Amino acid sequence: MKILVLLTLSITAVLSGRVSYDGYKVYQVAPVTEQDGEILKSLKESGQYDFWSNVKFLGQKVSIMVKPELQANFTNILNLNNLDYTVLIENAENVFQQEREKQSRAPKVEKGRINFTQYHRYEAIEAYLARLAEEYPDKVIVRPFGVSYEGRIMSYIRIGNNEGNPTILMDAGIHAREWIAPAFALYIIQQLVENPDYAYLSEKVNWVIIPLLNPDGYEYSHDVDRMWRKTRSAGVQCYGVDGNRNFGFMWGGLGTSDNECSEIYRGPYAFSEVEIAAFRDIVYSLENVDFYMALHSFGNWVLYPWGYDFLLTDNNDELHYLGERIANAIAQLFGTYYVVGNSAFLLYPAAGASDDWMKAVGGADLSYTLELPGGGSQGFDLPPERIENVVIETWQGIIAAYEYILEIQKN
Ligand code: 0X9
Ligand code: ZN
Repeated sequence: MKILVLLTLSITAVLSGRVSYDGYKVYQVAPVTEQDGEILKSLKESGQYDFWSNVKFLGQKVSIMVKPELQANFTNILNLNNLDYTVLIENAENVFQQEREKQSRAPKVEKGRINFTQYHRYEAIEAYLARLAEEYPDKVIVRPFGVSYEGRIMSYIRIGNNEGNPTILMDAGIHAREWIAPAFALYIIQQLVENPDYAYLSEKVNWVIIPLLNPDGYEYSHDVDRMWRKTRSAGVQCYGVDGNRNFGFMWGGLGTSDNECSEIYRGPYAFSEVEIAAFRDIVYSLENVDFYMALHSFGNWVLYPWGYDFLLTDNNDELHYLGERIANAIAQLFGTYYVVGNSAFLLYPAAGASDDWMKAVGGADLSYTLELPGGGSQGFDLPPERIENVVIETWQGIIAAYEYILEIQKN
């Protein structure tokens, strides 16, 4: 029976052209000694294993997805080196399959409407923005700002239009598989536009929000490969560029790759990706950006520049102070704990990312990357039933940022 189920699943995957993670296991390992840390780092560097989290601190659990043919080798290396492990997910495909079933069972939503009990597709996101533009013409402007590699129109929304007000800029979905990020961007938009209790937030601040910066990758992660991260531009051997390595500040530095098949491929040149070049042009069109936040997942981090190397910025204290205010505001609601810090020291150095470019070139002194919480399987697949709590609690962090922006205007 089990074989029949597996066979049916594999055939369905092949027929639908979907990438299957059948038999892939996710292991969890917590390095105890320096030597354990070194072994995990060398496994990561081999490029054969899919590390879902970073090897950073001793004692911190690391999740690693391993394909069937490498599992014996992988567990042998761990056993030989006395590294304890647990199997977090027996079969990654089953988890993704359950997620797909939940998504397909989700009640259909009227065109132009959204909710936070499911992940919405590109068309639904665009339709939502279009409805807001129609229903709230005095309050919002929705503009197409470019066309993706595969031809999808990309739109941003501007809420509040008082010249001279400070501007808050946010984007989500540069990394395709991080579905909670666009969901959160939509929640922010909904609260600002449709919740009268928060109408005051756009009286003294202008908000520019791009809910889906990599629509091709996002759709691909829904239809074909749940773990897709990059854009979908065609290379010679492989598809896609990591949008968050494609910005033109310190492009090509640490934590990037020139191998087009790598997950952190920086692209052939800075701003090679139409989506990233279009983002750059929005920023150039704005008078000023006072606060920038890139929405990602996962890990519960509030990160700030520099991220291209182990270096602090000249306003590190302020970045840290506001980061803590954001994290504390989020924790107030359900106790979700974020770690705040410099992104190279805390996570890893990665050059050519949006936060560094916004600080160095885009003029945003206050520039952040927010890594939202991970899923039930400790990954990018935060179950839809958890979306609501995550967006509600994280919204408190955005209000905290808004309050600080107003405070510094007065001084
Ligand atoms: O690696 C990234 O692009 C971000 N993490 S993620 O897991 N969402 O891919 C972190 C980027 C932090 N910022 C810089 N390194 N500049
Ligand atoms: Zn990301």
